[in-house]
Amino acid sequence: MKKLRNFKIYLVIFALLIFIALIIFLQNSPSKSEVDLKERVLKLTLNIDSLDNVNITEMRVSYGYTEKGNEESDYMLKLYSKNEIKEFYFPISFHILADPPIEIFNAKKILFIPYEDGLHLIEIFHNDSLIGIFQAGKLLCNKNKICDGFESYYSCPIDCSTYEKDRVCVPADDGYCDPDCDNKDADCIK
Ligand SMILES: [Ca+2]
Ligand SMILES: [Ca+2]
Repeated sequence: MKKLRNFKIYLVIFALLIFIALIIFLQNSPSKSEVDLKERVLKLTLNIDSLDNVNITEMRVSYGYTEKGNEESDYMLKLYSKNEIKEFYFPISFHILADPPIEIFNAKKILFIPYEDGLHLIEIFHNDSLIGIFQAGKLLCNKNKICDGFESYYSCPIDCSTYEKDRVCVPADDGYCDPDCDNKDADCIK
């Protein structure tokens, strides 16, 4: 009888220890919101002049933080992905902050937009007028078995390996050092 009582006490202590360990584990793991903030991000560099000539000078898909569009802005991107069409509004200023402000005719804009699977077309609008069309699908993945152009592992895993020199760090535990990572990839430290 005494043995059974001792066993019950041990069981209670054991359960208590598990409970405490669980609480410590939950407190140390990153909160859900922290993890959710990071996603695949399309970094888009635009060159626009005041006559509405527009060019994409660089685009690259990586993993990180995205920005929110500003619905009250004059410029808009229409992003055609596999399953949906999304609009992203953004402002452009043709003035440099000075006293008095200096007018410029050409502006560079870098945007960090959420990347959706199968993004194949980007249209750029200024006040509802279409000013540029870009075949983003071929720019982000041309499937020629070489990691080239604006491709990265995140937009084109068929051409780019996890350890490709594609200006994007993929800290994968795959035994290869990604040269874009420095010490963020554990394989580069070994
Ligand atoms: Ca390629
Ligand atoms: Ca890389």
